[in-house]
Amino acid sequence: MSKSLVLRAALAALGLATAAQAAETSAAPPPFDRGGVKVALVRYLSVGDFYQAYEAGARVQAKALGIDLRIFPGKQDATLEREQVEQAIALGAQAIVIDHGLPESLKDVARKAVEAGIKVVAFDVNLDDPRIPQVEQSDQALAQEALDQIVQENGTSFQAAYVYVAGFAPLDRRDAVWTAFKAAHPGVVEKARFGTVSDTTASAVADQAKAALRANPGITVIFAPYDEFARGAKLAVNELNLADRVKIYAADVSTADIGEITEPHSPWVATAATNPAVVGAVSIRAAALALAGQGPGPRITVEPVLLTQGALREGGVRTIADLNARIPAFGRSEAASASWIPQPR
Ligand code: SR1
Repeated sequence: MSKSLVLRAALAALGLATAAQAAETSAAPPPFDRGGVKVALVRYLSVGDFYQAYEAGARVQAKALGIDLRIFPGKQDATLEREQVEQAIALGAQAIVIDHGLPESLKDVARKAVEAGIKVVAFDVNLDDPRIPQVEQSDQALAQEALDQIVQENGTSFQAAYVYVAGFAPLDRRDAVWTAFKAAHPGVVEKARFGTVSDTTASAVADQAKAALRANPGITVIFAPYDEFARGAKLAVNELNLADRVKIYAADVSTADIGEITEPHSPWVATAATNPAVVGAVSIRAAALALAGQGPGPRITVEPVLLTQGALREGGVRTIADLNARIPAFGRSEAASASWIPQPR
């Protein structure tokens, strides 16, 4: 989906507070009573539906708060991201949201920002500093929901392929659940493990998955807990004509993903996901609370929902807006809320 389409969809899905709702919000505390608060969003990754929708949600929430949001796009480059945190400090950002990244290249610049009086919020990157609140999806629940569905559809004895790249906080948290799952179910045999995170993740994973499936014809389940991984796995399964034998269980959802899951004979049969636009909005609200001296707490989580192919097809779900309308807990989160913060709908 194009960036503008994602943005428009997120705007429509979230919507700004209505006039009536705005009237219900209480007066904003400093520095939001003056407007023009400068916040930077520094990113490691920008390519992919999750990241585009996250950014759209962050923009909507920032606009609702009158925040001057400066976005530093991620290029999968740890050195660049680090420089961008430095640039955000030099720019006079009052708060910085650091979205993903490699902790070792960020910890000291994040500390420098905090010590300069800047409020720092981390999304999906562990900066190991108690002064930096961490926004995350509940990755434990997200992985568990997908794995419970695997058991429901495949039992507890099967050969699996697992897509994983170490070093990314959400993937590491999901990996801990997969490791515990295998220990609890000795009949689950991980025959292949692979993965790539880059600006061409899906096509790289497709090549890796094809090689793994060719070498291990007994694989019937692929656990791919990131939608770009699932897209790659699906390309491989389809190219090898294995769609009636191999099922893919994933994380994340977008309108494009819903199409991939519900299309006829799709091997992608379930995904556990939050609405990334909601996670983007929550990240900005967490930064706003910190700036207002109303600390959002050390850990702010957004809960996922399980979306199965059967339920999406039966419900006629085609878009993220459909999901927002049908599953209120998907379209809205109360995390990092306050009476003075207009809640996007
Ligand atoms: C490379 S990390 C990929 C994950 O980041 C976000 O948490 C999304 O859920 C995605 O799966």
